[in-house]
Amino acid sequence: MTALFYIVASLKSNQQAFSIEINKTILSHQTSLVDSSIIACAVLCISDYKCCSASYNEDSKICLLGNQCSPVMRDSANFKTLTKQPRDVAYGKSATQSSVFENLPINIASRAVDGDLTTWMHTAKEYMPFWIVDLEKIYKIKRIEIFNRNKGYRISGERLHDLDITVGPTENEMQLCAHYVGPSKLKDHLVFECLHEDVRFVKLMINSTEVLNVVEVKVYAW
Ligand SMILES: [Ca+2]
Repeated sequence: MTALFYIVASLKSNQQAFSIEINKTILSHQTSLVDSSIIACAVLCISDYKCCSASYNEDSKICLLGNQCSPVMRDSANFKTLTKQPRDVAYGKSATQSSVFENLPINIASRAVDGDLTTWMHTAKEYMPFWIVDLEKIYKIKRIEIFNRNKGYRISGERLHDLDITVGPTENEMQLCAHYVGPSKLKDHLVFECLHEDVRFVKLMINSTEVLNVVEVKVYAW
């Protein structure tokens, strides 16, 4: 039976949705232990960033934790398998940028992670302008979505080009995740598949003298 519904478990404020498959268990796991309930098993998986799937047996109370986000499964009565669903982990996190256009509060870095598509971050025109978000802990990320500037002159949508998106566990260990040649257009919604483990920082930087000005950045992670 395929996933028909979701559960949401939380560890402190860390809400995490899982898909559930009934009478299935994962083929490989890294951890096996006995736990009181399927929710407790889910919370264990949330607390381990490498865990992406968990199988729980209602009879034996065995909880299996696995690292695969698209796990191979086999039929097994009384087991339920939970698989983490990616979610935006950039929302509300701490962000900085190379400069703030006219030093106005309406242009600051946090406006790109406020969940509001009517607000933007906006640097001055400068060489290699950048924006960086600190996800505050290590995640296994899946994709990055950028919502470009969505109002104004046509040319202001075309500022987004020659963009490097880099990711890493520290600001000194960044790797290229995607390069966007562009130019973009007003209202563009750009999606970059970017499978990387050990990511705490995500950086956008334009490789020329330009303005960096986008309304929102979402980082989907497990
Ligand atoms: Ca915004």
